[in-house]
Parts: sequence; structure tokens; C-alpha cells
Amino acid sequence: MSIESTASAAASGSAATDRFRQSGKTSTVHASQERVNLLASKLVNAVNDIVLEERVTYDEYNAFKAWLIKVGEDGEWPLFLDVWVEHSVEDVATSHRHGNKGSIEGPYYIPEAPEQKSPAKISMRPDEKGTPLLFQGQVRSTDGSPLPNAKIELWHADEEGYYSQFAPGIPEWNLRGSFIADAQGNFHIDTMQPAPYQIPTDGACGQLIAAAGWHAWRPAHLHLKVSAPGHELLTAQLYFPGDPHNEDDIATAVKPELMLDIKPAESGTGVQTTYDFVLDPAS
Ligand code: MBD
Ligand code: FE
Repeated sequence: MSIESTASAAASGSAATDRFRQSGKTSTVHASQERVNLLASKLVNAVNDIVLEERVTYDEYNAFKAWLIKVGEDGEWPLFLDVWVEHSVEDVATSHRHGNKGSIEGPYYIPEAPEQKSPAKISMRPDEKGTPLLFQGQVRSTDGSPLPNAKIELWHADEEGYYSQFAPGIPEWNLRGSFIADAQGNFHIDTMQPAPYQIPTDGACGQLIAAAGWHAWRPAHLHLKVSAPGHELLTAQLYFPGDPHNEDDIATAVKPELMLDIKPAESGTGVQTTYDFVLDPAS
């Protein structure tokens, strides 16, 4: 059976939900009563304002209730929130930075991918389909100094738009890896160019997209986390020029400074690109 015939929203959604539960991201949250009161009141008021302004009917209210239940059943809360809300949270979190501001993490990050020293090739199937991509660059601090042994975590979809561990039949760490830059902060990673990504169309999020007449596409992208001692962690995505969905990303996560410059590879096979990262010192 092909991956296409077995990948489902419920399977990738439940994997993303399990992953989030295991991530420990909520274990350090200590929201004060004042803060919860403020945010929850604003959210409830915003929903009530829409009901009153748009004169929402009981049929619409019940359809909304059924849809919210389905989001949970399909495990799509991580997908829904990361597609439609995370970009604003990321803007708030990184607005102070002088170096790269980055982009959203999305639902498909897995920590602790196997580590290799640069130069390296990301783990991939022997017959991995697609255009070979050499991704190289340098990691520096905001004062211009190179960051020796900076760590670059890279994960992305394959030629068919699937992520390992979120679609069946793909080796565990396929197209995922952690890479240690050299003493000058330089890195050189051989990978495969990812395809544009369509969020699952057979789950609650897909149902909303179809009902609203939207589209389900994200432009092709590389996901990255770049880190170095004494510096803020950078979570970013990088994009490929000419992708039609660079202009209308469903996740609103494209920024002009995240566009790659793609050239034919000097090796003669595939393409190559150079992108430098600038990290802010941790305060
Ligand atoms: C993705 O691959 C992604 O990066 C985001 C943000 C949401 C859904 C799928
Ligand atoms: Fe992605």
C-alpha cells in the first residue's frame, strides 16, 4: 500500500497530540489568576461579540459545537493552533530580537534527532526521491562573531509532503537530524528539497477549509532550530523562491528574510543554498 492511501488526519493528528503531551511544554506554566481572568474574559467576549454582530443561529452554534468536538477526536488541536494562531505568538516572542526573528515551530518537531558533525548528510532512504539540496551557511552572534559548534536541528517533509513519525511507512528519523557546526560556526548539510505541504484534508481542519472555500497548502519549507551556548534559541523556517504558496501560506509563517537563494549545485547534482543565522545573546 502506498503512503497516500494510508496516511490519515486522525493518525497524524493523534501523533502530534501525543508528541505535544510528551513535550513538557506546559509543565512550567504558572499563570496568575489575574492573567487567566484577563485572557479568558477577552476570548469569551470576542466570541460573544461575533455571535451578536453576525446574528449566529442555533444551527450554526450546533455545527460549531460538533466541529470543536471533532477537532479533539481527530487529535487536531496542535494542527489547528499551529496553523491559525502560533504565528502571532511567535511575533510577540521574538519582536525584541536584533538577529533572526524566525518563524513558527509547527506540530511536527521531534527533539533529540541523531547528532552528526558538519559536514554531514541527513538520514534518508537509499532511494529517497527528489532534488538533492546542499544547505550551508554560518551561525553568528549579533556582534558578528562566529558561534563555534552551534547546533542546527533540521526537519522537513519528503518529496511527497510527508514527515517521518507523522505518516506511516517512513523510517523514524528520515529527513530529521541535529548537526554541529565547525569552529567557525560553519555548517554544510546534504539533504533533499521538500515538497509543498498540504495539511490533512480528511480531518476537522480539512473540513473547515473545504466549508470555508480556503486552501490547505503551506509552501515548501525547511524547519530549523539553531542554538549556541549563551544565546537565544532560534526556531525558523526557510522557503523556496517561486513557490505559489509563498504568497498565501495557510499558516501565515512566511517572511521575506526567510526566503532562500537557490542555485544549481557546484557539484553538478541538484541545487545548493547558503543561509547565515544570527542569534541574539541571551539576556
Ligand atoms: C506543517 O508542516 C507546518 O510546518 C505547520 C506550521 C503546520 C502544519 C504542517
Ligand atoms: Fe512543516
